Order: sequence, then structure tokens, then C-alpha cells
Amino acid sequence: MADIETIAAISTAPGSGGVAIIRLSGSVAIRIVESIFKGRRPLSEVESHKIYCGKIIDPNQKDKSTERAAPAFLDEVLVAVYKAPNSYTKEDVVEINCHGGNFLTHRLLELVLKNGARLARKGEFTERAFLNGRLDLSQAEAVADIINAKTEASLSSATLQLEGALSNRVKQIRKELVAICSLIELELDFAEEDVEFAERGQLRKQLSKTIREVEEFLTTYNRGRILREGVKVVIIGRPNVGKSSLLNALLKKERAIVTEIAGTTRDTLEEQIDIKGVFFRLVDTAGVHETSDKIEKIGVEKTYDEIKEAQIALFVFDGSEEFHKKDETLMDLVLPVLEKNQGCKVVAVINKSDLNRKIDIKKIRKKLGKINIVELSAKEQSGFEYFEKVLLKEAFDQKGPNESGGFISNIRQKNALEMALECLKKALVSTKQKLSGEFIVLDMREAMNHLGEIIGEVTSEDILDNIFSQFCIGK
Ligand SMILES: Nc1nc2c(ncn2[C@@H]2O[C@H](COP(=O)(O)OP(=O)(O)OP(=O)(O)O)[C@@H](O)[C@H]2O)c(=O)[nH]1
Ligand SMILES: [Mg+2]
Repeated sequence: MADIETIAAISTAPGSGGVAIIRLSGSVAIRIVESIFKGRRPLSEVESHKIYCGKIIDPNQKDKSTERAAPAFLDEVLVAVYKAPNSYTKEDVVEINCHGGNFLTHRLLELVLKNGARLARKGEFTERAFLNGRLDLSQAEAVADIINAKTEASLSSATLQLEGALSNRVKQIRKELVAICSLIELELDFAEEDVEFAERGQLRKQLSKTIREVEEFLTTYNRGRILREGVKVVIIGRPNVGKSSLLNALLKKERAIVTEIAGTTRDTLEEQIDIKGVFFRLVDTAGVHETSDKIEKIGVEKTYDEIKEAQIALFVFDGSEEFHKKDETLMDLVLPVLEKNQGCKVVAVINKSDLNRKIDIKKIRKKLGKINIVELSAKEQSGFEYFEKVLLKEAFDQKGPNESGGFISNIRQKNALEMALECLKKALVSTKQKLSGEFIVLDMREAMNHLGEIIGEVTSEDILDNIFSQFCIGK
């Protein structure tokens, strides 16, 4: 193995716990731990992928009064050795399982650093796994997503990505492009003989098909992002329609203050829930109305800010009252804000269904168009089963959260895919203009490079720094 700098970090979360793990990776990982470990056999002689019990000794500790060497026993530990290339990083890896004290783990870390390791940067173990070819870039990102997963659905999408679902989809598209490219290149090789291996009509057809696939792939971004970051749902309505009651009912706890006084909620309030494995971020807001009250005004402004970032806007109405002038004013105020947030879905909630219905739904439809309308009672918690179904459906554009197949889950992947699409469209235009094969190939190669960025076959140091700095230290 070439000489690879050995890195070390505490891999477990900070604080006290049952056990903590200090992880080392690199050429001298085994030697470093061997120099401070007293077990039945020296670590350099033990078998890989087994755990050994022993003591960690600081060999250079000095007796304070005599200044003589007095090796100190620090902890009884279990040490696991993973020899290259069969380890997480494909380098020699050693993990010290010690007692989970904050002071102790830092003391042990210091000790391995003193003996030749360097402190690992954030995500550096995973970065090495990527650089050494154990994971591709989208799989490395999946590792971070697994760590940050908050629900069943986000976890399963991240594990799918770790297994290579996204990479496979990218590779499939690249394969198609390579096939088209090689046909054109063949033609270029025989340019003087004036043969056309790639019949232009056929070429255009294939290219258009791949473009459609890339476009379809791009639409998966929304799903990916939702699974990672959750669905932001903003609850809006005029004062007193039951917005806070709706939030509480969804949360199944009395989180927001509810009173019969209009204007109870003055600030926005965010809470998280899990609906069928999908993570939703619910935002209760101050009732939107025209007001001169300074605090209320700020509250209403904040509501607008939340609407700009929401994936779903819930318009709440009081079904036990006539369609109110204030409902109309609210929609007039909110709809222009919503227009700036393309892609935000709108759902109308007719609340207070435990009382006689007086509201005219036609008037809501007239204002909001063809949207889902749900009737429920926040007070009696009825109608929520259907309501949750609607929320899930709106979040995923009809498709369920568990649809398999690779999807893009972050903005980096999305940008690369968009650039690839642009190049492919350029190539298609060139075929239509009957330009030389050279031009077409140029754009297609660039498209392939952008696809390569997604899985990390083409990358820059900046991109890598950016990705791995989002990891925690020790991963
Ligand atoms: N009968 C009935 N009353 C409800 C229902 N939901 C809410 N209410 C009542 O309506 C009043 C207003 O409820 P809130 O949840 O505070 O309404 P809000 O929209 O958050 O009001 P603001 O924060 O003032 O804008 C309270 O007296 C609730 O008890 C319901 O489903 N049925
Ligand atoms: Mg409220």
C-alpha cells in the first residue's frame, strides 16, 4: 500500500454514552494503535475483521513528582482491525471502542494524534471511500442522507441511493449517449468516403428519446428533496377559522394556543410530523387580514415569507359561517404571493364540519379554481384520514413516496442534470440543422461530462470540499 496519511477522529456523537468509537484510517493506522494497545497479540499480527480486547496505555506519560516515564493505563477497550482493501475507506482502518466518556475519548484521540495520526476533516473517511473507488459521489451523498434521515421514507430513499439506484439511472443514460456518439464518430472516421453510418432521422429519434428520459429524471428532484427535507405546509386563513386547531389536531397535541378571540396567533410557528413515513413541516400562521396593529402586521408579513417557501398552501375556511368578505380579502392578498411560488400546491380546508355548513363551496372554487377541497373538524378530529391522503398526494404529484428507481435528491445533482439536458438539446438542434457530426459529438460529450459529475467521475476539488464539509467529523 502506498504511503497514505493516517487520519483519526471520534466517530460517535459528542457527550457521554455507553461506548464511543475512535476511528483511524491510513497506512500506519494499525501501527499507531499497536503502539498504545496492550492485548494478547500485537495488532500487526492479528486477523482482519475481528475484535480484540486489551488496554490502552499512554507510553509517554510521566510521573509528575519524579519526571520519570510512568506509562498510564487509560481504558480497557475493544479494537477492531479492518485491513485494506476490505474496509470502509479501502485503507487500513482501526476502530477503538472505548467507554463513552467525553474526557476519555478526547484523551484517547489526543494520544493517537500524538503518535502519528492527523485529525480527520469532516467527512474525510467517506471522501477517501469515494476517492478510493468504494462509493461513487451520489452514494457518498447517500451516506449523509442516511445519517440525516428523519422518517422511514427518507431513510429508504437514501439507502436506495446508497445501493446505486441513482448511479444506475445515470449510467444507463450515458450508455445510450455513448452508443449514439460512437455511431457519429464512426461516420467522422470515414468522412472522406462520404458514408453516413448514423442516419440523421434515426439519430434525432434516439436523441429525443434520451432527452425525454433526462427530463423525466429531472422531475424526480421534487420527490428527492421532499424525502430529504420534508414537505413544508403553510396553514393560512382569516382569523378564527381554526388554523391553530388544525395544527394541533394534526400533531395530536395542544401545541398552539387556541381561543375564540380573533388574532390569537400573532407569530408563525413550525412543527414537524410524520405522515405515513413522510416528514411534513407544518407552519401555523397569523390570520391574514388588513390590519394597522404593528405586531399583527409583522405577523402577516411573516406569513407571506412562509408562503413563498411552501410546497403546500392550506387555505382554511370556517364552514359554519357564510363565505366571508374577509375570506375574499385574504385570497386577494395571498394569491399574488403564491403566484411567485410556482409548484406550490393549494388545498382548501373547510373546518368546523361538526357544525351546520353555511359556506358556499362554489365561491371558493370560483376563486381558487380546480383544487382539492377537504371538509373536516379540527375540534372533533374527524375527516383527517382523507385529509392526510390528500397531503401525501399533493406532495408527490400522484406518485407514492415509495416508488423505486433512482431520483435526484439535491441541488448539485439537479444542476448537473440540467446542464446535461441543455447540451443534449443543443445537439438535437445541430442534427436538425444538418451540422457536421463534430458539433453534435462535442455537445454530447459535454452532456456526458455533466452526467459524470453526478456520480463523481468528473469532479473538482471545490465540489468535493462542498459535499464532504456537510458531513460530521468521524464519518
Ligand atoms: N366547533 C368547532 N370549533 C372549532 C373548530 N376548530 C376550531 N374551533 C374554534 O374556533 C376558534 C378559533 O380557533 P383557532 O384555532 O384559534 O383559530 P385560528 O384560525 O388559529 O385563529 P387566529 O390565530 O386568531 O387567526 C376557537 O374557539 C376554536 O375552539 C372545529 O372544528 N369545530
Ligand atoms: Mg391561531
